[in-house]
Amino acid sequence: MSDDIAALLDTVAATAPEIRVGLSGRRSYGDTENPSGERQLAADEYADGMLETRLLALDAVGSYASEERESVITSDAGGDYHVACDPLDGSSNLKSNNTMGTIVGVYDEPLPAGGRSLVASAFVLFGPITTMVTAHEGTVTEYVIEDGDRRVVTEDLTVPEDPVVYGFGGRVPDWPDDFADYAADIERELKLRYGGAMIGDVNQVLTYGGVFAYPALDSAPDGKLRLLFEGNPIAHIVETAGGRSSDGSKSLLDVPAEGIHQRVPVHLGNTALVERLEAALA
Ligand code: AHM
Ligand code: MG
Repeated sequence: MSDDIAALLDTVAATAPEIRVGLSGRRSYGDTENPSGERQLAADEYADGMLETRLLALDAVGSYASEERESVITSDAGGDYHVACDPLDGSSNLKSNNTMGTIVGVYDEPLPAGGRSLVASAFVLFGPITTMVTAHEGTVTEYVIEDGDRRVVTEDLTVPEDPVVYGFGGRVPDWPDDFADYAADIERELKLRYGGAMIGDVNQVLTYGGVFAYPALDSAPDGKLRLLFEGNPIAHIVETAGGRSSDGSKSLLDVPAEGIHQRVPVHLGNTALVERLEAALA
């Protein structure tokens, strides 16, 4: 791992627990909306500001973009890497005190960039303990974060072969018929685990095997999740762990990036389950 990428991931590992500590007083909604038209919590803006400051302070970071701000912020000093963050994925779970966390994608091209430009991806999960999962140089690693340091707990993490869990977002009447048919099959085979924070649900897939989706909806043909901040980094992690991702017909990593806040249908998990999904939607 290059020193620059190690420093960047260390910064995420050090910043996320500070964000976590600041959450309790920031559970209320303000008057603002993010560029996707979602109401922002005080915590969303706080986490975004903290990551912007810490990441842009690194020489290697040339620009910072996030789900919570309209445009890309560039560093005066330049830098080879362009970081896209979902500062608090699943932040609506703050109200009910459920899982959430931070997603980071490190691209080597200016944003918007496609998933093949990712050189590292990571998420930090605020569960009963704070863990971090990274994908870099063909390997997925799970860490526990304690006292601002990351300690490896699983080297070379791979998606378990026999799938156990599934979690699908959106309301059932809003699912297109072909996805609903696929879901009906999956429901007969696997156990439902849906928590409302993509990284929490994807971490269950990484732990037990299975499939996560926030599909295209009749009311929202591009789904809910955003390609640069959510779809790409998580696809990079799942594919590096031996699984698959899909927008319905191809890997999320092959979806052309056209805008910073572009949405994309997301399907991820064991290869066979994602291939079945693609066949169902074809
Ligand atoms: P957020 O990044 O603003 O929190 O929104 C994304 C989240 C995902 O983590 C999760 O999969 C989805 O929204 C849950 O949406 P819903 O409440 O419709 O189930
Ligand atoms: Mg999110």
